[in-house]
Amino acid sequence: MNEQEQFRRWQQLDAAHFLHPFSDTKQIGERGTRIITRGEGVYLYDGEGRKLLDGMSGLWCVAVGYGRSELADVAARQMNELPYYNSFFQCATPPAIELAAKLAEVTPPQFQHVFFTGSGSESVDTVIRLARRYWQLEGQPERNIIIGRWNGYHGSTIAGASLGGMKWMHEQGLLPMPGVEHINQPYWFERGAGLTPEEFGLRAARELEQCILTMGPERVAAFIGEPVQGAGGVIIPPASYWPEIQRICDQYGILLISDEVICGFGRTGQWFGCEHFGTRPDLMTMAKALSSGYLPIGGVMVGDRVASTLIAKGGEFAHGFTYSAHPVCSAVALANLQIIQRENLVEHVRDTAGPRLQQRWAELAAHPLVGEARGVGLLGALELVKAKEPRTFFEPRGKVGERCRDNAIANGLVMRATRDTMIIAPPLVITAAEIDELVEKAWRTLDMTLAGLKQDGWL
Ligand code: PXG
Repeated sequence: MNEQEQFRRWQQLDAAHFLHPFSDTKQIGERGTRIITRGEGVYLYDGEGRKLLDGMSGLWCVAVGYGRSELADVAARQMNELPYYNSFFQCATPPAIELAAKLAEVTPPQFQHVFFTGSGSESVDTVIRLARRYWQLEGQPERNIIIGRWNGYHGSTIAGASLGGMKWMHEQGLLPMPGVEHINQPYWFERGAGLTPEEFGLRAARELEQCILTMGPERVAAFIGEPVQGAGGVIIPPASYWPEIQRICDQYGILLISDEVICGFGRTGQWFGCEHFGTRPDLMTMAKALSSGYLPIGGVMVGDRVASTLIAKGGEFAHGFTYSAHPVCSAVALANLQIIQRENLVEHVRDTAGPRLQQRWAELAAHPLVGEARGVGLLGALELVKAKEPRTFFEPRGKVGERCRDNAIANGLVMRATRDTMIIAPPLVITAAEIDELVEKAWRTLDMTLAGLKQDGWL
């Protein structure tokens, strides 16, 4: 079988047997999947021999880039030594213990304890159980409501999808579950007309206070938010937003949960997004870049406030997964964090790659299709608009983003579309030359999209 026949065979088998996440299976079957076969540095290679600059780090996770044989060697060594043992019933494995200690070192000082999971969604489930358990132990079991945000993303389990604010996910399955409330997101570009970003940020944060007062502070356990909303469209809150959220959580004694699944481990130019925005969360969910996606692992950092209650008064916390603290995943995550430290990747994002990307990314705002180019660290978003003044979105929303995403692939760039917002989050190791290539490909993609829209009567 030659390469092309093999590729076609995979496409047929895929269409016949593989139900993909967040995909329209009928459409995939008709159009064929893109089969990625290899990765090196910031580049991917697909089954048709195309080389793609991966502007999304896989799915926001491949921080140290593809092709790190060091991580493969660590995994092989650990698999030979001890492929699996659990962390239940007073057991542990050396890599998990070492990883726990490393996480205590790299996270903010209030975090000395970690609970391991297998993914971001499991971390979100865990954080809900921890928050409610904490309030039970504090003698306030009626404090069980968790407040999230519309268009936030916290995963795809029943609990994660509930805390998230994706209405189309809720509509597909009796969600959200009870005990969850949502407030509006701090999305200035879409909702801030007539207000400065700072005014808008305060107003958006004060919706939390309003929600707490409506529910009754004695019933609210926690607020959860992504420092920067990722899947929702790289929504960067105005500078006034997080300090006000912190004030409100402090005032009503509510736990602050920072969902660091995307922002964690250097993405914003600090180790964690909460450090970029200056908040002091009580709990922090993590996954993705914890292992750079080389193996599935997640966790919850448990701050002193919750940990001290849990440990002093708790007894058994009836929660855990077979793969919590999996030794091979832990060993790879530890080696991944050592790479991030050894290669100073957080500083690279803060001082070199981040400023370079932001400077070049901002140039895209001059393109006729772009209503706003925003970013922080190695996150970027472009708002595609029909007209800049007055700001006019394309209707129906989402179709133009999809075209732009397909054009990006044709130009050798992986860029994601959330409705008509184009988003990027390249590997932390990206160089100046690769950033220039990314921005040039993005510009060409916008040109191609504009030409297509004109041709098809959208403009
Ligand atoms: N919290 C946040 C902030 C996330 O971004 C999760 C939790 C759940 O993680 P797991 O490992 O269970 O997927 C995520 C995941 C997208 C996209 O299209 C984003 C995520 C997952 C899949 C797709 O941008 N984020």
